[in-house]
Amino acid sequence: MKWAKRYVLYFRYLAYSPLLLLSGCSDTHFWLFNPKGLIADTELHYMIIDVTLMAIVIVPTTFLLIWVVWRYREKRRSAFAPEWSHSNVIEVVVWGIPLLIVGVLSYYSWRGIQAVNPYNPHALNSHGASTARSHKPLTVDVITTDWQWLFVYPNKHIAVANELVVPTGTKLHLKLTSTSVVNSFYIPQIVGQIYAMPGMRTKQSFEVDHPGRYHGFSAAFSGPGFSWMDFKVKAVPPAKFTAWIKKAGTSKNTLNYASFSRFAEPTVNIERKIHYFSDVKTGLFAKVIKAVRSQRLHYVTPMAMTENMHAKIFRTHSN
Ligand SMILES: [Cu+2]
Repeated sequence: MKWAKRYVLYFRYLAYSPLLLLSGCSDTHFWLFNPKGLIADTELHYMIIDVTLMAIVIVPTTFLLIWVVWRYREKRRSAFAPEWSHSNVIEVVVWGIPLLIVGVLSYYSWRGIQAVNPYNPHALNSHGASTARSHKPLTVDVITTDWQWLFVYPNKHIAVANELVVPTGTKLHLKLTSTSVVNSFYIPQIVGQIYAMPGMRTKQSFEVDHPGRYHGFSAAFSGPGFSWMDFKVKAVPPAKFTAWIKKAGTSKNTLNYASFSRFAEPTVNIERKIHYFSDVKTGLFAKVIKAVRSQRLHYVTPMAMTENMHAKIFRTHSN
């Protein structure tokens, strides 16, 4: 019984397959299944609805396919229907159910889009409990460069590069722009991606429920410094946040348009350095957009950065 032996071998592989599920079960992976904020919660909610609805088609179809192949196989006792050509029941099922599902999916897609749309002023209100006792909303201006993130807290006159500190239970309203190419602001456990574009402004809103450290990065490739262009997100209770603002305000580095222009020069942030700035000039964000639009803020990436990726500096720091 040679074939039997082969099947035993297949089953042995199958028995090992659940091990695959263990490869990476931790908080640091599966970010989308481990949301820590209102918007990410909503995203997961709609993702589960979508996958479930699609499974209504995919699962029975898969089993039916196997069944049909088995039933009409080339064997003496299998079914054989050479005269068969049409079935009203099958037509109703194969058109009716998908139509119904596309309809229901459209409905939930529409609701899902509204629920996370940063341009919907009620997006953060429609979630209930935790917002009711939340604090005054906080505004953050996000400016991306080649290849760093600058987070300006305009009402607090401070800024920090490559680290975003936010208070929990507080609505955050972000304005985003870029000095160079398009970047995509993304914190998987907190909020979906949104583009930061040169000379333009967009916005994003979110709220973090749980204190902790999260990972933020750009979801759009932007050149040689891309791999090091990520930022830590620190969510702290509001009292700690106030203390942090005070501490950041003691930084000796100040930020006006001139010092920003120096900061915005192409930099591969290999050491993942974080910079604090105090005394940030009011209106810096708007000024940066104007400067990019009129091409006053424009850098040419040094050749060494784009054509010398095998240089020692890159080799020693990657991995
Ligand atoms: Cu796309």
